[in-house]
Amino acid sequence: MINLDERAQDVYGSKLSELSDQQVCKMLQDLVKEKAAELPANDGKKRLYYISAEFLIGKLLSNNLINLGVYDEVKKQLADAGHDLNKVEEFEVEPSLGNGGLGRLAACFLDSIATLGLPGDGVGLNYHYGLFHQKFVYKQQTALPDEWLREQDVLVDEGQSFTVEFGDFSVKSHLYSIDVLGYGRQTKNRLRLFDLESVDDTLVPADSIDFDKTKVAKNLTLFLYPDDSDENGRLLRVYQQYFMVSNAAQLILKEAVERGSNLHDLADYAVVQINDTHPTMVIPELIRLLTEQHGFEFSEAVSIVRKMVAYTNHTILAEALEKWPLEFLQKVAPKIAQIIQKLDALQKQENDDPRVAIIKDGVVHMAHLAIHYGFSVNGVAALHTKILEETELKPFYDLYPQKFSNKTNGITFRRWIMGCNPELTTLLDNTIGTDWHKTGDLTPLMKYTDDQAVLDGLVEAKGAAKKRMRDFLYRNQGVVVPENAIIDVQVKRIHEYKRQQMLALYIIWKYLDIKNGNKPARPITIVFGGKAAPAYTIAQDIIHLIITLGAWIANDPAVAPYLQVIMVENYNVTAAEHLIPAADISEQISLASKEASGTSNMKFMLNGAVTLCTLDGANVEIADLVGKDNIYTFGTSSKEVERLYAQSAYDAHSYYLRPGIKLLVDFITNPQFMATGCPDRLRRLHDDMAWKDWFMALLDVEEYIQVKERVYADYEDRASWVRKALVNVAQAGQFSSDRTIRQYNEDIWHLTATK
Ligand code: 26Q
Repeated sequence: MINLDERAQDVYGSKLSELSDQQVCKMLQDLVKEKAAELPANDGKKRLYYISAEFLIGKLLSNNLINLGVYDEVKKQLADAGHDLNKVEEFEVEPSLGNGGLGRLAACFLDSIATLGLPGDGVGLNYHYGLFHQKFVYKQQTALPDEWLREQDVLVDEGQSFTVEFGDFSVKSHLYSIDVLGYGRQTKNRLRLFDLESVDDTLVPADSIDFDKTKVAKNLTLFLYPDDSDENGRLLRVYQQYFMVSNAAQLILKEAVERGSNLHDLADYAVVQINDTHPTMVIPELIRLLTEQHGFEFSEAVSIVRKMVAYTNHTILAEALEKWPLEFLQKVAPKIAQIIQKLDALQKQENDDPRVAIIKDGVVHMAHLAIHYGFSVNGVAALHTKILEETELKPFYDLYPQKFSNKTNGITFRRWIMGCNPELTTLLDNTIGTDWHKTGDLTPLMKYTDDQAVLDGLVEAKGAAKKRMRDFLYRNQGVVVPENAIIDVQVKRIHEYKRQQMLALYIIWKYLDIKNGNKPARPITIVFGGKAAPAYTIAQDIIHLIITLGAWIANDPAVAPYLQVIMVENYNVTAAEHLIPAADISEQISLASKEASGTSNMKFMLNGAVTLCTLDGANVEIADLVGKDNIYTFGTSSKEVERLYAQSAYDAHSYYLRPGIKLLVDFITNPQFMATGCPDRLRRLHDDMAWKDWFMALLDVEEYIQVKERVYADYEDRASWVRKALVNVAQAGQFSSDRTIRQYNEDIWHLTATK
């Protein structure tokens, strides 16, 4: 049992009630660290190494308290002493080790792997400044270093170090880790984070993320995805990747030997899951270590590694599939380049189809390497896997159908409901019991679709979550959200294919409609959040349009009481935990066929938002589960979109010329509106939409507007809306990452769980 009063006396020599929230935070973090340190690691002959460039883990204190089973007790003791755990948590900094869906997925997976008692660690890099901290200046995104490391209290020094040899110099690494506790488990796993011994933080100025990209021996672990718009930036990414996987491979061999492997049987001791292609060089690196340091024949090393590495694909966008000039690899890691050339030659002997070549015209296709020399390839939602098999990776599927499988993504319920939505958690516990914490099964809730008390409870829980969101937004950016507003949310990285610009066009439409005297039944608050890659100009322009629109509307007294647009600054896991529980509407409006899965769609659903979506990624599976009365779908089908691309048959300008659409797009360059923003950005975005619109926002925008109007109208039928929300919660169990991880383990990893 925990006695926080006693601990406060021991640590600070004062009463719990007299401590500051900051002191309480530190005390609880130390308490969790101590408890975690006592737990043994999940053990077993075979271990999983989940290698990922990103782990978007979020704050850890509450999550760890939940997983240790002491959350309620701690919360109560704090409350009795006049502390609010939510306020205490504000003193915890959020680790900045990820960027988007792929990184958050890795974090959810670590939670589930530990919860299922499977021996498996995450392996990545300890970025000192993360991706970047987003700040809005003159209605535009500026990128500042995210100084999370300075205040952190979660890293444990493992005291291990490896040497990594690059082409013309070598560096030493240093291994840190973060304990990963499973829910209700007496064991743990770890997130292993490699840092650079010679790292030099002084390369980074206080107010920008520009730094000398050539000082590789000092800068390797400063930032995640350093700007790759010039050659030095691109080279640096390759250096980072090789640093990550060389350390990972050395760790894997060392630990396998410690557990009794003679390395000939390495595949019985270790399995490696690579999160997208960023860690693909682990394949040649393992081969290098086995041949160079352990005297293995090349052919034996290849056949061992071929049984060990499994690849997850997260994207269908051709431009996001990693390709590196062979020259880059020759400079960064010449031995690895040589091995890749050998692997390429071997592969070409087997099959000379140029579509599946690893090296083509002097360029290395990382996905091709991963598919030929890995044993498993998976997509992240049913539709995505189907598109990979039938279109994007078809020549590979024809060669190796047995390697392919689908693993629809999932989210951890510990963070995405138990942690972020206590009111809904309590309602569920009181209604269907607590088995769902472990099983994820929420379908027993389906019995309550006509139970007034439960439906009322759901409305109350949503109200409480909205209050938390309002407080958060007021505290962070001083905006006041009306109490009875409908909350409509799109949060994700800014990307043209995700079509934040289409929602912006809807906002313009709604603004003009209200100006014409059509007042909505209640205030509508539309919330965006997301970062744009610094070198991605159009994405920056989209952010600028959203902020400029928000300010324009807020300054128009005829419209402001009915319509509000908020761009949340520095969207991260903490922000998500405040926004998602409060949402009424979940915007999932990517161009069909482009979003591999999406995972915020699952989080919204679990928290009782109704989805407004295209039939893309996992939205398709959500639609199947909840049925057509409990979701709103629209838009051109993925088949038709694929046809339009294949035949170059989409003509943006002809859509632009439709009067209803032209009015909306031209609003962006209306002189009065432009005068409130940056004319260059707005003009560029306007012209891009009118002439190019590569992701076809104008194709779907008319139907989107119609459906959105129907959604808002339906919201006013409160009884039927709440029922829809309840069905969404009840069907969300399918998207527990525990389910996903069970499938990975049964089909790919074959690990034995600790009892
Ligand atoms: C590309 C080229 C060179 C270097 C890096 C990259 C790069 C970096 C980041 C490519 C992709 C990413 C991130 C991808 C990502 O987050 N994808 C999302 O993954 C989620 C989890 O599977 C899915 O739900 C989303 O649909 C998908 O967009």
